[in-house]
Amino acid sequence: MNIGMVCFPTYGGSGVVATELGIALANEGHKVHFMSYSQPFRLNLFNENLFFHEFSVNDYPLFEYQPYESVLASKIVDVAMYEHLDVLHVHYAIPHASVAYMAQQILKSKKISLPYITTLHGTDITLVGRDPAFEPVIRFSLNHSNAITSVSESLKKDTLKTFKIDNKITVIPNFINMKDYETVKEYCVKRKYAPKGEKILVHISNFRKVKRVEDVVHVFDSVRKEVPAKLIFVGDGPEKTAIEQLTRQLDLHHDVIHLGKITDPREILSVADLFVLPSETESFGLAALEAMAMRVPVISTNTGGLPEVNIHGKTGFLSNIGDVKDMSENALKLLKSEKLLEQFRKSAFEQAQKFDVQKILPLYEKLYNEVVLKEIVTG
Ligand code: GMT
Repeated sequence: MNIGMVCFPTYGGSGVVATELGIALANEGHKVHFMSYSQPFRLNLFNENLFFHEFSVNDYPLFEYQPYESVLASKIVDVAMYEHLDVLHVHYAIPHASVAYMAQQILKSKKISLPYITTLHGTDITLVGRDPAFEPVIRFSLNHSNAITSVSESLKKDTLKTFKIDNKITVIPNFINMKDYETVKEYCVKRKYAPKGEKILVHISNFRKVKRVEDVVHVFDSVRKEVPAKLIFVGDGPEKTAIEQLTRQLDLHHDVIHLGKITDPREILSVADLFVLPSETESFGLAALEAMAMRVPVISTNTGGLPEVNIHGKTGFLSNIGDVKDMSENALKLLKSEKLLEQFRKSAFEQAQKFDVQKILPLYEKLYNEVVLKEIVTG
C-alpha cells in the first residue's frame, strides 16, 4: 500500500507515534510518504520504503500568520497524484484533519480518491480543541474523516464529550517496538550522574504547563530528604526556566541534571529507578510506556489515559493531580525497598509488552484496508 503520513515533526508524542508507525509499516513492505515542514526527528531515511516530502511556508511580508494549511494541502495533493497514495493518515486533528479534507476535495475534482484517517493524540482535543474557535472545523473534519482513531479509551470519551461526532472512533493505543528494549544495556554510565549510588528519578517532557513539572521538583524535594537521590530532566519547553529557578530556590539544583532534548530516551532510562509524570492531562503517556519498557516503574497522576498504561500498585502508582504528598510517599515506598522496586520493574516490563508494535501494527493495517476497500466500493 502507498501511505501518506502527516505529522508535526517536533519533539512530542504524536510525531514519535507517526514516525514509529511509518517505520513499522515500511518494514512490512508498505511505501510510506511523510509530509512535514522538517524531517521528523526519529525518521531514518535509509529505508527503501520510507520517503520524506518537505514543504516550507513562505515568509511573505503580507502574512502575519503563515498559511501552513494551504501549503500542506497542496503538498498532499501533489504527493497523492504523483506517488499514487492509497490512503492518507494524519496525526493531530488541528489543523491536519481539515487540511486532509481540503486535499481530498481537491483530488476529487481531479477524479482521484484519497480516504483519510485522523488520529487524535490528546491536546488536539483536551486543550487546544476545547477552544470554541476551533469547534466547527474540528467537528466537520472529524465527521468527514474516513476513519478516526484515538490513542486511549479515555481520549475517545473526552472527544465524544467535547464534540458532536457521528463518526466511529477506534481506539488504537500508542506502542513501542519491544525489540528495541529487550536487551537492557547500561547505555550511559550511572556513575556520571549518581557517583555515590544515589537513586535516579527521571522526567521527560516538553515542559509545557500541562505537564506540571513543578510537581516533579516537589516530589524530588521530599524524596531527597529521606533517600540520597538525583533528578534528571530530559526535554525543553516554556516552563524550563521557571523549573530551573524553582530548583535553585529549594536548593536542589546540585542534585538536578538538565539534559535538554535527546533523541533516544533509552539511554537515560537505562539508569533510572523511577519515572515521574504528574501531568494535568495525558491522553496516553507514551513517555511512561517507554520508561516501563526499560523496566522503570512510573509515579504518575491518574488523569486521562494514564490508568490504561500504568497499573496502580503493580507497574507504579497513580495519584490525584497535584497530590505531591501521595506521589512522594509512593516514590519512597519503592525507593526504600529493593525487593519491591525489583518486583515493580518486572511488572512494568511485562505491562509494556502489551503495547508491542507487533500487536498494534495489525490494527492500523486492518483499518487502512477497510477504508481503502470502502472507498473502492462506494467510490
Ligand atoms: O505530550 C505532549 O504534550 C505531546 C503530545 C503530542 O501530541 O505530541 O502528546 C500527546 O500525544 C502522545 C502520543 O499519542 C500521547 O502519548 C500523550 O499522552 C499526549 N499528550 C497529552 O495528552 C498531554
